[in-house]
Amino acid sequence: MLKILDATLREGEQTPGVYFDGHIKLAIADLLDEIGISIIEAGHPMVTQEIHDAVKQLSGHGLRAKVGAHSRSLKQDIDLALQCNVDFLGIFYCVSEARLNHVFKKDIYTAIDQIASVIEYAKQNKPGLLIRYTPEDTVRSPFQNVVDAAAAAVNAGADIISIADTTGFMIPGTENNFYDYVSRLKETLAAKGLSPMIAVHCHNDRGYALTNAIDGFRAGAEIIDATVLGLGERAGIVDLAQLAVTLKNDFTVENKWDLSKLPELYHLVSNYSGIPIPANFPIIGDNAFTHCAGVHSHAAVKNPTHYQSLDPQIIGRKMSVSLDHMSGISSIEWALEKLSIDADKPLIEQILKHVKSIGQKGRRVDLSELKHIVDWCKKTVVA
Ligand code: HCA
Ligand code: CU
Repeated sequence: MLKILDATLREGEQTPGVYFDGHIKLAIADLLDEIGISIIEAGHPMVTQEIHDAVKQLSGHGLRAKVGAHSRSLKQDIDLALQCNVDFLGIFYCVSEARLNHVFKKDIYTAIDQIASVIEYAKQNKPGLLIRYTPEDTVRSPFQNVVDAAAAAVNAGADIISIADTTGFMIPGTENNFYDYVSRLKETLAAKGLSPMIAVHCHNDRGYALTNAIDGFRAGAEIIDATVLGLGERAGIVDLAQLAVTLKNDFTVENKWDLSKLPELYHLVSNYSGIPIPANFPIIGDNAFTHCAGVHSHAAVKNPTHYQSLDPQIIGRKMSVSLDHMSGISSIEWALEKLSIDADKPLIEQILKHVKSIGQKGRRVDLSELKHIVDWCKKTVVA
């Protein structure tokens, strides 16, 4: 069954300036758990003592989700993760010649030995630990290095191989597409008699993270990484809400997700990360189900599907209509019905004129202001 791994507390904290205090991390984890997320990557315990303590606290919190630590391919990082008593351990190490030669001053054989021995060490210390190995920058690394490192990792005890598009390099429809990559790696490992679970970790540098992740899923990936608001290094990774809604609504993936908790989760993360939710952000943004132009609103109030391909109810939201310079009679009628106010045609026209003039100043009228406009117009119409 497909699993979502939420990395808001690890990759998300790699957004410049973003840090969640321990109690906020716990609140985020609780909501992720209520939604039904399978794996929560809680942090990299080596980074600070506070992160270490938070990972430990989350692991002991009795969540349904597996709680995981991120770790370099070093024994000292594994020890810290083990101290936190995590259920899941994500170990990463690059296998690109350029990085190995210039940054680590190692050849690929030494690197693979190190990866395998660290994984064996972790598995020996905690046999039930779910271990993921990620060849960092997988898709730009020599394919043979990826295969050799992945095979060694699986033979050493890794359960999951993650394919990371660390720089958002892959583009659908080109030679460098994620579907082909995931298929090829799966087949190559299968030919060696190895069938680890495949995870995908897609960065959004060119805006294709979600499309690539879905391509990975179609090619047989069983775990997809995401973060709230797509937070992460540079342009971040796959957005959790977009991923979960697409999988549930369009791929009818078997799940027990309660997506109605997503808006609460997004507001919590936005408040404490200081990253605002853009009004036009898909699914969660204020405008995601709001109709503006008179023509649109006229049709949408009759039946929202005229201008919506997704039912907002999937995340517990409702369609709405914006009251501004674009409004038409139907927009006003919709709003008056919300307020249980009866009005005849001349009054509605008067209200519309008023609303349009306010809209032209670049401001929207909300329902409480509309009440005042109705009162004002009633007097003017009578007079
Ligand atoms: C990082 C890079 C990483 C690792 C992913 C993973 C990536 O910040 O350490 O460990 O699965 O994008 O490659 O996020
Ligand atoms: Cu990443």
